[in-house]
Amino acid sequence: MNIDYNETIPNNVDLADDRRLLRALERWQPAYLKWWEELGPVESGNLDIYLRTAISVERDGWANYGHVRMPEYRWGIFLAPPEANREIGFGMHKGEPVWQSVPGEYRSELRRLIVTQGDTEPASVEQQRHLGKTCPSLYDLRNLFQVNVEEGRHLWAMVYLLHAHFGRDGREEADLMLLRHAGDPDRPRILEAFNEKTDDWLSFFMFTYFQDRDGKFQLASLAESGFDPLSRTCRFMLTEEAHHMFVGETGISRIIERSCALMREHDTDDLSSVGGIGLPIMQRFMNFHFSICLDLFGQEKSTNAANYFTMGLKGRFQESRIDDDHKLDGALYSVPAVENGRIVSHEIAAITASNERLREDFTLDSQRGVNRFNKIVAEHRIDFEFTLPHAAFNRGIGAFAAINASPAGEIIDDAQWNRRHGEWLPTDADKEYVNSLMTPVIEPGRMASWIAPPRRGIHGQPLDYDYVRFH
Ligand code: BYC
Ligand code: FE
Ligand code: FE
Repeated sequence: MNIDYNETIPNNVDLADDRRLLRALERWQPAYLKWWEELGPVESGNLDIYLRTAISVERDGWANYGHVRMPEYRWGIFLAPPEANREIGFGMHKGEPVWQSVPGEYRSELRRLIVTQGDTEPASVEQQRHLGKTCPSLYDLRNLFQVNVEEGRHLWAMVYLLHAHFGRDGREEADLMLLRHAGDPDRPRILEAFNEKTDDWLSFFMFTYFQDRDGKFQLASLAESGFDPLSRTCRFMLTEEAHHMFVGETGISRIIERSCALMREHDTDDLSSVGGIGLPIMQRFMNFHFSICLDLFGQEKSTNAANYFTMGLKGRFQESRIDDDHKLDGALYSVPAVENGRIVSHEIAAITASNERLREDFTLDSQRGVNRFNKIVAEHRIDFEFTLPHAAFNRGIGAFAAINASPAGEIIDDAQWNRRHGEWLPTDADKEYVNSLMTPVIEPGRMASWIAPPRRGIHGQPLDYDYVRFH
């Protein structure tokens, strides 16, 4: 299914046949471009960047590489091919044909899910907008911009659904996507982690490792949706998400690689004099990013989540591979709770526990990469192990929001927290030091002092390729 690039808005949804929808989206497009110019990557308008652009949504067709200026990137609307005779896979409508239009009784829930998802996409672009000024290499600069343009396209994906299926209030929600801003005190982004700063590249790699992985799990759950246009949109977005997590995982790995090499070479744990990032600093950044991402999954027990499931709007991760009735009739699930100062677990109706279940899926997936990080450390015969903090650590949403806990999961009082959080979360000194390393490296093939080169270039190009051209 090829994408029509002759249209003002490239698409594979026959937009040309729906003049009203086309006009509505054409009205939104200038606002989007203005937003990109004002709050997208700073001073990037003139750069030629080696980007991939989707030309078809088939398995191989979505990766077409060439140098592009970002404002000219063809943001468009691409849905994965429809699956013939697809049926709703879970909830009370299990076995019924999927919906091609919004079921009236579920309109507000569906809109809310789409708005929440859509809001994160431009938020991440805003959060990352200054990073281009301090890139550790041209290779990394190109990857940053690739992630940014695709997050921009993910916003287009959600805005299309709002315009195509929700009429006037959908259009209003689409406008609001460009009016809320990451960290804005008056109009913040909806989910808290999307209001944090991402001002240095260690944070960027942690972001793409953890936060984009939340994206993977949320999109996978929405890809199960009985609302077929949402499912098809999310399926295509997931193909792009894989690269974002690749950027995160390889970025962290390359920093670890470099730090370990510096530790061996100089026979020291203190990398501050040799321009490297110490492993304990990385652990503190990891603790921060992992814990704020756990919050993104919502409360352990959620009637919203139960409704989404029963209504057939949002499934579980890989719903069809789960061996049960997909209705959760009478099923129970264990969720954590805090009682009398202790962490306990409660069995609740599984249908209300799907946020917790997805959070656990995310944690397992996150741990797999951490194991790979530890392998790098072990290969250098260095005695250090990265660990994900306990789910109770540094939480703002859910059962643990009211308490303080150490990364090991011991509940502690306020005084202990105040005394010790600097051991566990990035300190001002950590941030200042990491920031002091953020000086741009733009000579093809060269890397900043604190990061190892990647194993290979992008799309078969050499490492010293001019991934970004300056004018
Ligand atoms: N921050 O019933 P609960 C991505 C609110 S990332 C602030 O547990 P629910 C990307 C909640 O709204 C993927 N508020 O909530 C990654 C509710 O408010 P009300 C994004 C929060 O609905 C990188 C109340 O607390 N996609 O794509 O079950 C770069 C009660 O909570 C938060 C999605 O999230 C929070 N963290 O669960 C670019 C998928 N958590 O009703 C992009 C769509 C909860 O009391 N969203 N609240 O006013 C959802 O499925 C659900 O909205 C959530 C929340 C899982 C997020
Ligand atoms: Fe995204
Ligand atoms: Fe992403």
